[in-house]
Amino acid sequence: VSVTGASPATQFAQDIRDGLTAEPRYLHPKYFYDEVGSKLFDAICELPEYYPTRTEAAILAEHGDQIVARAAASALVELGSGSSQKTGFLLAPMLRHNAGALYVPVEISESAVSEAAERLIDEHPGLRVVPVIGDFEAELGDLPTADARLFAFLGSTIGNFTPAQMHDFLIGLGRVMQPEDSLLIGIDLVKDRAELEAAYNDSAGVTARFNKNLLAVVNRELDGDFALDDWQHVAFFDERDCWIEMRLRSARAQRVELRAIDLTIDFAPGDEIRSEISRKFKRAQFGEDLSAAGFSLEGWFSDNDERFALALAQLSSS
Ligand code: AVJ
Repeated sequence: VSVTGASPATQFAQDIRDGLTAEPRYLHPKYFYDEVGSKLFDAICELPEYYPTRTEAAILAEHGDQIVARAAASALVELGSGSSQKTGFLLAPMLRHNAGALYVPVEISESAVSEAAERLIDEHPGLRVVPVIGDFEAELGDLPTADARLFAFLGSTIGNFTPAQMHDFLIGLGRVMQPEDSLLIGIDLVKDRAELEAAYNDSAGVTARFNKNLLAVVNRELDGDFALDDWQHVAFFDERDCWIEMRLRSARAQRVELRAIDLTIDFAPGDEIRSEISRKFKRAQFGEDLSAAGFSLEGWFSDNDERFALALAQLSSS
């Protein structure tokens, strides 16, 4: 089904219906981030077990200068910029090279963008901000131009895509990028299973609350009656697919009704709904994935323990 042009509400309803009637059942991880979910994710980033955010920030702090110099960029286009916490590490060097640098946050949450823009303009005098409000998968058609732009997709958000979805996403990006543009992608790396699984099964239970909040989002938006206490948080490393998979597991036999879309689902004890995949990457494979989508890997910036990496890519000259 083509859903292009559907209103966000209709799109949400369609996505939830599709996912909950699929076999196996799933919910799209982009719907985690309502106000409560965004706060819970911020709390996840502070957890001792959840290394990705602070590791990526440290890499940016150390190599941001070099990344910006390599990209020779006068504009930063950030996909899914959220609260733009790490963006300063790229904006500061960019402004040193080009006093009139441009920042283009592409973000679905208007409130997050306006708060971030205000703070960044304050911290970086001279910065011009041109926000694009919308889903970064849909809103790439009409971006501001510049001599050379650095597209940034941070936080290992790309890990939420299946390999096929990631390929399509990169192809789409390639279509809107110019030969002078660069692409910076934050990716979480394969590591010890125990360390990976701990990051998604924190001892304070914040990730469990984050996971279950997805059911609260569905309840609110579609007049549903998911009983959050009757669902368990599950997260494990799937070695074959090389991703962390999160699921919600029904603790008992239960019937759930989503009245707004007239959908009734019966769950048996142990039935599961996949709520997220979070892929873990290796350098060689990621380079191949980039090549297959028309990019070449030009730079690789990592921490000493190789927990996380920032891959810098350009369009392959054809
Ligand atoms: C924001 C998608 C990168 O996959 O690690 C954190 C989301 N899920 N804990 C990730 C998440 C559970 C996060 N990303």
